[in-house]
Amino acid sequence: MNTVSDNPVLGVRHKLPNPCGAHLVARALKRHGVEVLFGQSLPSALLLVIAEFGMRQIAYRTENAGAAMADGYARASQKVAVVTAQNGPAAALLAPGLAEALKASVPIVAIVQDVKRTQTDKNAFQELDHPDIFRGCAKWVRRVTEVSRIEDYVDMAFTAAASGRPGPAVLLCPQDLLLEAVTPDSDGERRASLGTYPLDRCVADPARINEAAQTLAQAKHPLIVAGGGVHLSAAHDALARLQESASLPVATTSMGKGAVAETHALSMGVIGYFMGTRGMARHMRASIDRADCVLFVGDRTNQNGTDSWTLFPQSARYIHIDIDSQEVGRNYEALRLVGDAKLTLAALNEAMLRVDLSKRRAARSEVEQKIAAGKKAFHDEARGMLNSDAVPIRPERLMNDLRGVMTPDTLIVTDASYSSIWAMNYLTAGYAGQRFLTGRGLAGLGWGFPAAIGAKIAHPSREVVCIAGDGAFAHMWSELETAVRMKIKTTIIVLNNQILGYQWHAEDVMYGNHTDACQFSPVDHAAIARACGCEGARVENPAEFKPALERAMRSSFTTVIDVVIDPKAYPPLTLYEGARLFDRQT
Ligand SMILES: Cc1ncc(C[n+]2csc(CCOP(=O)(O)OP(=O)(O)O)c2C)c(N)n1
Ligand SMILES: [Mg+2]
Repeated sequence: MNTVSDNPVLGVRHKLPNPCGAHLVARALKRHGVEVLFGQSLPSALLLVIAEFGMRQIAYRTENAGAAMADGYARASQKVAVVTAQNGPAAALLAPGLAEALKASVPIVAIVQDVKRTQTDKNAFQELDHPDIFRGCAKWVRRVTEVSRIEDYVDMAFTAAASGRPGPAVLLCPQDLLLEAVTPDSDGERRASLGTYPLDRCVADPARINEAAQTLAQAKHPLIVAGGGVHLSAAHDALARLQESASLPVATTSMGKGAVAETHALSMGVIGYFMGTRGMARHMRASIDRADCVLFVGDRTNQNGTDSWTLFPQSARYIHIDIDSQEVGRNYEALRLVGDAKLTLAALNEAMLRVDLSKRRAARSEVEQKIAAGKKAFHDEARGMLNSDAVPIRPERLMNDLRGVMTPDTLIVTDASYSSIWAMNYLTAGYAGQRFLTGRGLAGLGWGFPAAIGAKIAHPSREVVCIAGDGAFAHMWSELETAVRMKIKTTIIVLNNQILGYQWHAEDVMYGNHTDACQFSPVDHAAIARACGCEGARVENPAEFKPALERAMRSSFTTVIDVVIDPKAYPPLTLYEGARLFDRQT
């Protein structure tokens, strides 16, 4: 056994035993198909040896950004992402990112350093009760304490992350365990590769699938609502087949946007809590109200997606396909189809061949006409804002210009707050399976830019465009330096209204006033970008936006386009309907 090994990253020899616990972790990660680790040097032993296994570190500036990078990478790549952090404060900073991933069902393995085994519970430097921190934001939290069990635990972490309802798993690794010398060959070496998701696909009860087929065939006005689970399961082709062959109208949630092509005659667009004036699906309400059968697919029926559980008729019959049995019947008692969305939709498609679809065929043209009329009414209502030359700029105009410039290959990533709602309503999913990555699991500010970095790592040849509010972007400015240092090119559109818009407007509507936290001093985000070595463009006139966007997308450098937008602009939240927030918009 050697006591030193070559380190191809630093070009120096280091004093790790070879092999040691860190090699076992790295070898297992390699076996699971891991190519990148989002980290910041720690645990050092691990990050020092990964290059020997052909893996590299994407070095973040802050841990909360690192977790969001891992999230964006996992969503875009269909692979389990790996993020690492030091014990204590660094570990704690992973919590918001992992919480988003937990809610949005995104598989991440977090490898977190823990204090030396012999120093446990002695107030060692940065010792913290990690399991208690992570219990609320991870599916699985374990500490491995024996080198002989390292591979078992890494495999358990990947299994937890990628199987069932995907989500984050946290593996705590004591510092000394990673440095412990190990015997090179072990008989019990594992061989499975567990790094893609869904790890296991299982199908719902066939008898219930037949019942669902009958119910959908016999209903007067059936409707499908597709959530983010359709993307996670890569079930869009099966869903598109069901939509087309059974003539079923499909709406999506925000997370499900792109589960079907929004250009399809039977697609209603994104529904939920933003069906107010100029909302994309505003005029679909009658079609939802009359539904007597609703099929949810991969949808957690959350508050936003159901407009506070008011959107769907109480009298409707519900059918729910979900991998998580707890989600089925949580808010709507349903025919329970617990299983993977892709397999279960495929089985449902087969079952549809055995039922009489004459009702569906007969109803199709009327359903399509209603949807077409709803889309036309939306375009008529929104056209003015979509083409507005107003200064300060209307966000609808920006989305319209972005829609014209983006290609089917462009990957859109949005932050929380209004940025996601503008994108949901005014960008169009042109094909089934088109992804719009949005941090709506928990809607924490700041997720967008680092998630865009992660998505770019997953798809280096695709253009990645991030849309973020100025409040949100301030959470993650520091990662501009990461983008430069790691040569990760994205385009960031900062919607600079110089306020916490959603906060301000919602407080005004709900309380008649807003606090003094909501207004910022002026910030030039383009100048910040340039100071970090990125490109920066400041846009104050709508005509300047499209050329700036085209320039940014052509450039090989990360560009921040700081767009000064109208602080009075608010998206079509139903909460604001009738509130007459600002006279000029209502
Ligand atoms: C981490 C975090 N802190 C606070 C909030 C509460 N919040 C929701 S929207 C919002 C305002 C966001 O402002 P900005 O990012 O500038 O977007 P805008 O609404 O102005 O478009 C706030 C503070 C949150 N969602 N996440
Ligand atoms: Mg703002």
